[in-house]
Amino acid sequence: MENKKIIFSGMQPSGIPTLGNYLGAFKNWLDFQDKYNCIYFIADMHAITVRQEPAKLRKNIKELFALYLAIGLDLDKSIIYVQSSVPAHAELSWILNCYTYMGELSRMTQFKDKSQKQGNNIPTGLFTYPVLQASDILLYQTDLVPVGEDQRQHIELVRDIAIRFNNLYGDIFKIPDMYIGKVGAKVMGLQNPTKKMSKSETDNKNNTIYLLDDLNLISNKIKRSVTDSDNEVRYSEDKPGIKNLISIYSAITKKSIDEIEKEFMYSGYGNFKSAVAEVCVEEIRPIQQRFNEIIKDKAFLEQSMKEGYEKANNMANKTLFKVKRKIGMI
Ligand code: ATP
Ligand code: LTN
Repeated sequence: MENKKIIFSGMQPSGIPTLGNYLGAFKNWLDFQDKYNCIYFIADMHAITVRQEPAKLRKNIKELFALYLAIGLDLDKSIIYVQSSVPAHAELSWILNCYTYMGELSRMTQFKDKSQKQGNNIPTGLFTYPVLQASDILLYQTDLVPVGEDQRQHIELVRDIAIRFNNLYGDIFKIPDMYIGKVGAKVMGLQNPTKKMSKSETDNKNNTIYLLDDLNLISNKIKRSVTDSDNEVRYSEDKPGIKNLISIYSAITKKSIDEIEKEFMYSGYGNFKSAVAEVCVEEIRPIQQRFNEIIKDKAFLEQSMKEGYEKANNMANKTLFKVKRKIGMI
């Protein structure tokens, strides 16, 4: 690999990716691809922290891999692989569990949210999820992690764990920075715009735009989204529905909030929603076309996953061996 900064990120195959995943993560991943050494993985070991149906998980992993390529990630520029194929993730995760504190993990808001939905039997993996995330990032001597706003707390913890480890054993891990985009970093639900859009929540399908939804359905979901009643296109905390649509429009068109407010000052919600629907549909249309081609080619997908595994496995083992030696393992 050339001597450029290392970018590392990933997504869970816990459902079909959403417009939130696209604007908060995918779009930024693409921007890094030409200038840096990028590694993008499929976090299937993270996905099993909540119960997954095996056949569906397998399908989701393949589809997510194909989607990575369909949005424009390029196998000649980036390393793309599936987490569970590289054993070093699980190994380093065990080690780092011994350097992470219960108190730190108890403060994670994602754990609090997700554990509430689990009843009395909360899987331990849901609690130690951020330790696995630390292992992912630290194995590759990552410089920068592009994620959505919801991951801020996790990445801060990853940095704390790495600094703690380095203080004990010398400069083993690179301390990663995070990259969170200015717009699109937290896309909210269309029916409940006070809560983030999330691919694993399927109770109300109108709340979420899935990248593989029929294009007419995408348009209708946006047109039916919940807004307030004053009909004024203005970016304001007390107008969460419109604020969300303005952010989506801004993230896709790259127009500023000011420009958008001016453009739609007199148009009312109906016209504005139609404009948002149109840019979303036109953004997603070519992705779906490419996805439909790629997903058909099973042999190509399998071969690509194998190549990704080989490259990632080599890199990850270098860090893992260094860690094991430093802590006294033989
Ligand atoms: P799950 O519902 O299983 O928790 P998720 O939709 O929250 O999944 P992840 O796989 O956990 O998605 O996240 C993948 C990437 O997408 C992360 O970088 C995350 O920050 C980003 N992301 C997730 N949801 C949103 C959102 N609503 N807006 C912007 N970015 C998001
Ligand atoms: N927890 C992440 C997915 C994830 C990740 C990572 C992202 C697992 N390991 C390492 C960046 C880097 C999420 O987005 N929910």
